[in-house]
Amino acid sequence: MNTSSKQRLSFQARRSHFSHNIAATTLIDTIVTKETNLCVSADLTKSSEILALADAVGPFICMLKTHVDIIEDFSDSFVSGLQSLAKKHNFVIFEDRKFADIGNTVQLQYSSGVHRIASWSHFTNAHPLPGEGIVTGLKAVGKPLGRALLLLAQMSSAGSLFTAEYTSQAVAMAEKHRDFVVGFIAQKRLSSPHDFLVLTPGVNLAEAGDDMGQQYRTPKTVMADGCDVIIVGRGIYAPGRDPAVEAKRYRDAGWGAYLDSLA
Ligand code: 5BU
Repeated sequence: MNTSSKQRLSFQARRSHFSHNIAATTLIDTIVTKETNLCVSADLTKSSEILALADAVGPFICMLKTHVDIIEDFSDSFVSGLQSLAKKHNFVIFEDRKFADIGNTVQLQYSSGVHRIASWSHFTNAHPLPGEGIVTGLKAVGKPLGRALLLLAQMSSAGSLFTAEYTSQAVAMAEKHRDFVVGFIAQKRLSSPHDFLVLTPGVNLAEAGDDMGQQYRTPKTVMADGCDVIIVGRGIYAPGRDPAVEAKRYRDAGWGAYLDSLA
């Protein structure tokens, strides 16, 4: 679907493009039912803090994104707590693992170890950098479980080494594996005859960036660039903020910008 933002199709109209992947259709159904394209990035280091955040923002999100390798007290009970909240509030889980190794290694990292990511995370992501083997390795584990993969095609950080050529190679890799790769982490809709979801980090209503290279844009800007899901972390849980209030504010901004960008 090689669309500019002005030709954006609704999520409902695009659902059939993803009927081969249950994680993607579940995400789309959640977006449509709850009228939210907000993913909250829960970059906190204690299980209890993440679960409390997920419970507070749950009504306003379609997806919760984790970095489980930063959790000090990771356990199976954290995973079951997160799964219960995902059920209670109807959201999907995205472990932002950013795999970046050979197929054999990522297969083990995805299925095994302390985190056993494939057993609980509907979505995960990978760098295309090592070549196609990274996708085939992850797919062997994730596809039988109904999981989905996002390829990193662009990043929000200043000075990133992603070139236009690299981004188009990422799209080509995704096109070869549409049964498992359902979208990208990117900053805008990418040109392809096929439909892919675009999830976009680096979104904040108040700040322009941080002191370590993060660069922010507003929900309005990213939706005008054809992105589908806004990923927001510190904009929602930074000290002094009420996460439920902020999540509603970002949900309203993201969904309003989506409606404005519809054809
Ligand atoms: P923030 O607090 O909204 O800046 O958090 C952004 C999150 O998105 C954080 O978990 C990052 O690891 C993640 N991220 C990003 O910021 N930029 C990128 O290009 C990619 C991921 Br890929």
